[in-house]
Amino acid sequence: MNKIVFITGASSGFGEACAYRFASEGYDVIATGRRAGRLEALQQRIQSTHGVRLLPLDFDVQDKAAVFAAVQGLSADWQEIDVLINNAGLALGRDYFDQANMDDWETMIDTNVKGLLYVSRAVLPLMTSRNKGHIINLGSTAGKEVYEKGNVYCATKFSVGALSQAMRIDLLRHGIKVTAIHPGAAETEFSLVRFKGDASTATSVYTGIEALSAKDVADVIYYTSTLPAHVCINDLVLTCTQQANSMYFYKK
Ligand code: NDP
Ligand code: 8X3
Repeated sequence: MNKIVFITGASSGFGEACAYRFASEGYDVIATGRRAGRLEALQQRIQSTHGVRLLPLDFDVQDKAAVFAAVQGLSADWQEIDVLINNAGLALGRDYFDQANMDDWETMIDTNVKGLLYVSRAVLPLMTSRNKGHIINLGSTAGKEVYEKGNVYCATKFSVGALSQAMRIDLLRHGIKVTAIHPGAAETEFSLVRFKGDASTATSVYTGIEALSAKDVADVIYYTSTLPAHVCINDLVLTCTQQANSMYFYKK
């Protein structure tokens, strides 16, 4: 039987690239997101290219009941989840604290923090019952240093770091690995979402640097899942070579 990876936010960016990478290594993939059409297209492509199974599941990670219904509805042949990648997330807006849109704040907290909590709690019984599993959480360099106008997005990613530490401690007794991955700037749909469809502002984020690609990040995520059972990467920061941290870039 193939190993199984459960990926949130697999309709785009890092999650989609992880779906390809894990499938290419023989994993069956549970691919989740809100855009069902994209997940179905991914299913066709991955199943035909890699000969593994892909189960598309569309739900909003902010919706606790929908998360639990989706996970508890998994048939027996999808329940032995080896790797959970908590990747679904977003930034909305880049504004001073006193001017930022509070609905954007709520959406970021509900998605990046509460969504990660709901999915983890829904999936964990399938790991604790076997005393086996690996949870990989997507933080960010924004969760290492706060930058101007990053306020609540940064706070959600600091939370991912704290929750990863908490999970690692509390799940020790079940032998479950917990890894937090903190990428710097990576060219995906992230900035288009953040700037609400303003393509020129989104593109300007990556002008003058060779940013990380989704594949770069997926390759590193996959690597963390390949280590022996007794070895766990706890916390990993990766940036492109022209970025040192949240604030410092060398733009050409
Ligand atoms: P993308 O915008 O390309 O992908 C985001 C994914 O998250 C999509 O598949 C989207 O699916 C899903 N998603 C967003 N909101 C929800 C929701 N409410 N319910 C379910 N799924 C949701 O961005 P990235 O791939 O770049 O980002 C992935 C993660 O990496 C995020 O957590 C982000 O914060 C983090 N990150 C990104 C960096 C970057 O520079 N790109 C750097 C560091 C971290 P759908 O819209 O179909 O629901
Ligand atoms: C995404 C990276 O620098 O836009 O988490 O916050 S950044």
